[in-house]
Amino acid sequence: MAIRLHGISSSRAFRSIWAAEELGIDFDHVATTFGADSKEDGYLAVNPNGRIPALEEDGFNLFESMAINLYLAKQHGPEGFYPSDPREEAQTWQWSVWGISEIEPLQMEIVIQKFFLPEDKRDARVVARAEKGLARPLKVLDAHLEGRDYLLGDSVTIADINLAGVMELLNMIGFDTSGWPNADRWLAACRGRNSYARAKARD
Ligand SMILES: N[C@@H](CCC(=O)N[C@@H](CS)C(=O)NCC(=O)O)C(=O)O
Repeated sequence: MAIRLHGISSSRAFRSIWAAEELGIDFDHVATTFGADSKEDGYLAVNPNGRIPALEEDGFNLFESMAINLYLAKQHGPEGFYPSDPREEAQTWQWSVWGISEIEPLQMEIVIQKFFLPEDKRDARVVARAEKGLARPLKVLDAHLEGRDYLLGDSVTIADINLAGVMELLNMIGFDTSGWPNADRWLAACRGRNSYARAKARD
C-alpha cells in the first residue's frame, strides 16, 4: 500500500504534507478535515485522538505531525535529509520538540483569539502577552541562526521543515518576525522552497 497522509493543508497537517512534498514521497493525500471527518470511526481507528494529520502505511498508523515527519525523513527521505550522526539526529529532535513546546502554545493562543473566538469574547491582553512571550524563543532561534543557513548548518534537513512547519501558524496570523533577522531570513528561505508551494496548493 502506498503512504496515505490524512489532513487538509490549511491546518497543522500542512507540516506533514510539506515534509512529504519536500522528501519527494509518492503519497495518497486524503483531505480529512479537522471537523466531522476526523471524528468518524474509520478515521479514529487511524488516529484515536480525532486530529489531523495522521499517516497510514501497510497497516502501520502514526499520529503527531513531528513524529510523522521524522519517520518519513528517516525511512523514505533522500540521503542526508535525516541526519545519520547521533548528535545531529538529537539536535533534529531538539528543534522539533522545541517548536512544539516553546512556540506552538503561544501562537495557538493568538490563533484562538484571532480566528476562533467571537469578537465579544476576544481579549487583546492575551494576544499581547503571547506576542511578548514569543520574543523569548525567537531570540534563541535568531542567535542560533547567526552565521548558519539552516538549523544544522549549510543544508536544509527535516529539522528545518519541522520547525518552519510549526511556525507556519505565525505566517497565518501575520506575526512580524523581521525583528529577528536571522530567523526571518531562514523562515523566508524555508517558505521559498518549491515543496512549500506544492503543499499549500494541496487543498
Ligand atoms: N500535536 C498535533 C496537533 C494536531 C491538531 O490539533 N490538529 C488540529 C487541526 S489544526 C485538529 O485536528 N483539530 C481537531 C480537533 O481537535 O478535534 C500534531 O502536531 O499533529
